[in-house]
Amino acid sequence: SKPLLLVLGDQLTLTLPTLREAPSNAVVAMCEVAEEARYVPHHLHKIGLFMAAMRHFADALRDKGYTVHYSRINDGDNTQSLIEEAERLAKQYGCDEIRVTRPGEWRLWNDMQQRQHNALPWQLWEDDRFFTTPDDFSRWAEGRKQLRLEYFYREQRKRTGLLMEGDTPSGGQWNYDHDNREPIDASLSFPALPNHGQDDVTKAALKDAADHFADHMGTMETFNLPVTRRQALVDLNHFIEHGLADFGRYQDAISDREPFLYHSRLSAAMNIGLLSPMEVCDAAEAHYHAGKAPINAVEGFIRQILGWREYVRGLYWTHMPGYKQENQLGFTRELPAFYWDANTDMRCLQRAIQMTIDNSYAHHIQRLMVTGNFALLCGVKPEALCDWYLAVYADACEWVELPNTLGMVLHADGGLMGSKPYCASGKYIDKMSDHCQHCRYSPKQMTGPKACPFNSLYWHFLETNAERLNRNPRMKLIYGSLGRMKEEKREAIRQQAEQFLAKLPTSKGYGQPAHT
Ligand code: FAD
Ligand code: DLZ
Ligand code: SF4
Repeated sequence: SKPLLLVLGDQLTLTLPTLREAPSNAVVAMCEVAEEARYVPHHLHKIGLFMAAMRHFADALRDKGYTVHYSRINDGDNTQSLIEEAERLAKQYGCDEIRVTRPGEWRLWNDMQQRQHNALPWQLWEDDRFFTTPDDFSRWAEGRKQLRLEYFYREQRKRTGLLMEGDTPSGGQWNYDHDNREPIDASLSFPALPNHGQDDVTKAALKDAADHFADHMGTMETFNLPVTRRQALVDLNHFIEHGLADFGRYQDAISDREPFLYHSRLSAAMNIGLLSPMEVCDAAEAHYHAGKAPINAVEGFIRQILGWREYVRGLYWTHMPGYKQENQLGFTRELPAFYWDANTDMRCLQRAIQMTIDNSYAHHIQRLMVTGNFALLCGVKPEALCDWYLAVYADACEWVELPNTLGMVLHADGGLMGSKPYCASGKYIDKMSDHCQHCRYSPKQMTGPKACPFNSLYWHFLETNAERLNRNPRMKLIYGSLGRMKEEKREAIRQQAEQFLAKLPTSKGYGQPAHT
């Protein structure tokens, strides 16, 4: 047999199962295709990242002696679709099967499964670049009434031995979250990210991406993502040395001027395979053992990767394709138009979206508590919001984006991702950030022309979704407050929110005219 090994854009790992066990006659195929860049209008940095990293990886494979066919975006015979390109190349090279490691999106996995009846079979191999497989997750989930990250995470700690002293967690606790909620402090200085040089391969890839997808969000002038394993290792070492020790304390803080704070910005490199989650966790643990970072920081960081990252992937694969259709709060609104151009006078949103346009990045609390929270309070429909998150972030692959957006942000999965919605008023944003002092609205006012829109939207959200949420034990306190509010005040808040929502310009998608 002679296999064609299709290596996808987020599979840039030399030890990928299909590569590890490649017979000597195998042909590796890597394909830049317009279909993958356009099925949602990805940010230019994201397309540039995939194209540059794929080209460098193809070179690395050739250096290792693999036979590689690389389809470039502007090749005349490129079919511009992953499935069709693989089948075309298999025929061209006389291959009798196509092997691929499990793709990062159900959409492609399903398309590949559907081709099984063809004369040219597709073989799907399990991806072992994670701590757990989807099967491990379903075995863990089986028979549990409720799925909760905390229990899944503890099991992974025990199984891997990460931050464990025998049977007990390092430092004596599993979770140090209560130490990790410090707001922004104006006197803090944050580590500057390493500046990655751009060689000819990178420059040409970024240019091709910019030329082909000129109408997409972003400009290449601010591109600074790692596109090779070497650059990714530079970022990893830099974070461990300069960011990790303060990662915990300021994990939830939001800054008006700084996009990265003490976050690692390693998600994109991990998601496309330039770094393994194991080596990232090992490096963080070693820094703790060397006495260079406190337990609350290292535990908090490792929980994001060993806990959340694995948990969302397990949820995704065990609940797709139904998961994507979920909309348990029945939301119908289109995305507000300013999500595409940051044209809003709400400072926190303006900054989070502008930083997204600049860097194809926003940190977790901006995604969850600013753009996410606002969409939740307005009732944006899951499909519209998910497409946006998938398009604008360089680290967005559906297996991780979808549970975070549909589940964690929109509570559309009825509580699989989180036991309550992460809804908050302007008070929360004011406490954790320094945005409000630069804003034309006041987080202290509920009604009137200067009132922060988050405030009335918050109560309006609770009121309109009471039927589904007021029996949730974790929402009892807040529904108690709503119940005690005078009807007159409730009516004023209701009107304030409804007037705001009626005027909110919505968009059908990037490049589509906004309409009110
Ligand atoms: P750090 O804060 O330094 O965290 C370290 C690592 O932990 C990250 O690199 C990431 O691999 C992992 N991690 C942290 N939080 C999560 C989480 N909630 N789920 C899974 N992994 C996590 N992350 C993505 O990688 N791709 C996405 O498409 C994505 N979409 C998101 C959409 C929404 C609405 C929300 C609320 C979160 C999303 N996240 C996504 C999770 C998280 O926001 C990003 O992983 C993080 O901001 C990446 O920046 P960082 O590398 O600096 O992370
Ligand atoms: C996101 C993306 C982009 C922009 N371009 C490509 C591409 O040209 N070729 C490719 O193989 N993958 C690309 N991807 C990633 C895919 O959309 C998809 O997420 C992964 O292939 C799933 O494993
Ligand atoms: Fe955001 Fe409201 Fe603060 Fe303005 S006042 S920055 S809209 S939270």
